[in-house]
Amino acid sequence: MKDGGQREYGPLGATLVIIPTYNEAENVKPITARVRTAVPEAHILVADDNSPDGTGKLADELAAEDDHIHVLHRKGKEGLGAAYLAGFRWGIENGYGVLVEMDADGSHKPEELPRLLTALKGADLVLGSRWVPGGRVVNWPKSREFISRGGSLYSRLMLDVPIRDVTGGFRAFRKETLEGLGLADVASQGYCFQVDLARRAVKAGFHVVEVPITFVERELGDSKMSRDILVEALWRVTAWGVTERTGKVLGRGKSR
Ligand SMILES: Nc1nc2c(ncn2[C@@H]2O[C@H](COP(=O)(O)OP(=O)(O)O)[C@@H](O)[C@H]2O)c(=O)[nH]1
Ligand SMILES: [Mg+2]
Repeated sequence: MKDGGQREYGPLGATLVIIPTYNEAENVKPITARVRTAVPEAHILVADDNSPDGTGKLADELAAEDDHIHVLHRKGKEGLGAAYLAGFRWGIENGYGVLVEMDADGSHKPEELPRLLTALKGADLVLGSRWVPGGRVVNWPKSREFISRGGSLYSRLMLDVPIRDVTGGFRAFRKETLEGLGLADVASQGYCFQVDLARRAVKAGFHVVEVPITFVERELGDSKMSRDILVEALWRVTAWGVTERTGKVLGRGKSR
């Protein structure tokens, strides 16, 4: 991480909160309402992967009543990463200066968004973090906490990124940061997508700040976390770490 203290940051542009959805019919209305109350000036983009439970249609109804709500309909379930990439593209094309990632299930509290946006005034990327002092998780079994903390620790050590919560999905990016990450070749999904973006931001020299959040496990609907998503994260992080280390060793060898 660069020392951001010395830098001047430009003013924050208009904010777009991107909410990816797959079968979130019970959650889409309450979550958009909470965002509208917490950050009235922000716009919302629901990025729906043609959810069989009709989430996309519900989002259309909300959008018809509120000009701050937009819907991006995607053909089918292509994963969280693909939905965010499409959402970022839509947001940048439509002139937003701040792009926020947020889950639909209430795990990321919209009421904490103003704190993330305030921190972004002096940063390139702000991560909502469960694993810094003041951060916490509500309603998680110990086993899930162990996996999440372990995943962050493994990624931190393997990739040499000084971030405590590297898999989290409550984040605020400046548009310029996203444009500097080389998103065209991002293929990762799920948690790995979040690790990938954080890793790219650190390597590109952006100032990344972690802000403590309270993460609340969902009450309605089902988690889409699967074994495949965990396995993907494990192999990709391992592969990146090994490639980087090998590159460093070879690079050093050549220069001497
Ligand atoms: N558009 C889209 N959204 C997804 C997909 N998979 C998960 N999501 C959404 O991503 C967010 C996080 O997923 P969730 O199932 O809560 O994962 P967990 O919090 O790790 O258990 C939720 O808003 C989901 O609806 C997908 O394939 N496409
Ligand atoms: Mg969730």
